[in-house]
Amino acid sequence: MVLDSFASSIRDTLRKIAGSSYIDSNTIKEVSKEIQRILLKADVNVKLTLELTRRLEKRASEEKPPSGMLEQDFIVRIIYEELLGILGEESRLEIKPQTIMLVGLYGQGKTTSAGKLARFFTKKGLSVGLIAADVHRMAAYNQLEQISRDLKVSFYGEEKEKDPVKIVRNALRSLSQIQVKIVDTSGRDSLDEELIDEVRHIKKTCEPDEVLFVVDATMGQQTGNQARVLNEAAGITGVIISKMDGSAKGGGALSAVAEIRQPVYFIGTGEHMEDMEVFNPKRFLSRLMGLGDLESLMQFAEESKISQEAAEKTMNKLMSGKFNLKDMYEIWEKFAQPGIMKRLVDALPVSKMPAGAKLDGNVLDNAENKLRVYRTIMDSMTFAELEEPDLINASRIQRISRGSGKDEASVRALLREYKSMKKNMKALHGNRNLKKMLKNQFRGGDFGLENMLGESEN
Ligand SMILES: Nc1nc2c(ncn2[C@@H]2O[C@H](COP(=O)(O)OP(=O)(O)OP(=O)(O)O)[C@@H](O)[C@H]2O)c(=O)[nH]1
Ligand SMILES: [Mg+2]
Repeated sequence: MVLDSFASSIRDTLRKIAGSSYIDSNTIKEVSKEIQRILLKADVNVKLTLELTRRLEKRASEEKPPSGMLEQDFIVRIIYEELLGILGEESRLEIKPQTIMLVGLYGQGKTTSAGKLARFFTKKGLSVGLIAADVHRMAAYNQLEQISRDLKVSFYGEEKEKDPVKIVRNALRSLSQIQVKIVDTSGRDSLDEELIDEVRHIKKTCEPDEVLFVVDATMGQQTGNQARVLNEAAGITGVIISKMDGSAKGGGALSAVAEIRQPVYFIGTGEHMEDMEVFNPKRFLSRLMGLGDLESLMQFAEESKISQEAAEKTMNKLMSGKFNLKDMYEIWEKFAQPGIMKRLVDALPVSKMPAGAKLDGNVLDNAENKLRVYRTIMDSMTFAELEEPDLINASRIQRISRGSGKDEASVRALLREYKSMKKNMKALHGNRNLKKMLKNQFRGGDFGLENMLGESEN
């Protein structure tokens, strides 16, 4: 993945901070210099870099860590927050019927992204039509038509027509019943008048809800200029950074885009239609820093008042894979605060999720809502049944249902939920790093940075 060297050097720095016995102004200066070097190497804009490290130094010397937080961890938090400032807030493309126009220079990944977006909206249950408004590139029509066919989405193009405005006008008519219309435009090798004019005209014709600027991660700093000019011409509403899977220093593109103050919606991570990720700045940064979702973790540690002993016991059960209904009952008792399971799950570092571990937030949300019902049901189970849920057959379900006054469907739902939770927990089993990290989260206040970082490359 792009930014790999950025990631490893930033982790080295964080590790150094975590390992230092105290923080003084010299340490801060050193850290600041190091961050500067790392950012510049990742092609982040010089001005932005200097501003960031200046703020870092100022905050590190003036602000005090919240009670219970180590100075070292506090510095890491400041770095995290400041880096997040560059990436901007998370903003998602709305899932609704709309027209989207893609703009960008030659070969940046517009047509590919059009396909990826089509797939994205199709998966959300919306009908999609791709519109071939690139009349310049050889075989542009065929490329988009092929993509449409592969994805089984609608397509509109006119192979012989040389006026993209005409094509778009006809397309809108022809695809009027289609919910999401995606207009692929042509690129140029530089920002010339002709391109700008064309973009302007197409925009006027299709009146898009979104104008997405597609830019290749290898473009680095030049991205800033492209974004500015196209923004003036077409009013960019969002960005797709393609080819983040390459060896480019994506920091340039990312930070340059920050200047137009429009969100990065997606990053492209490969040539295939499924190689696109919703861009979540926090998660992206946390991954780079190797921290999981630091913010959720900190919040979690602060808000959960779970005693260390109880937490460790619970954690061990959770992660051991030997997980029965009794444990689930106990966990629910301890995690009785609303939202806590979901937040815990959200806080896990995605990159460390073992393959196949699918922690569905809905499952946990529902579990919380149904908590009371389930507890009532479990109160009607025998000790043996709680210990060995596999014992629970149809006639036992009947008995439990009668005893608890809840219907059989609820008893079955509880058992299903238990099985799904057990499966998830089992998948996490054996991930030592995760285990250790989570345990640390339960120790209140201190979010155990050293442990988190110590094995982050495993
Ligand atoms: N590795 C990788 N390759 C990509 C990605 N997105 C696009 N590509 C490749 O980049 C090349 C150009 O992509 P296109 O989608 O044709 O780019 P375009 O902006 O439509 O190009 P023009 O129509 O010529 O202006 C193709 O070979 C794509 O397969 C990505 O996220 N990762
Ligand atoms: Mg194209």
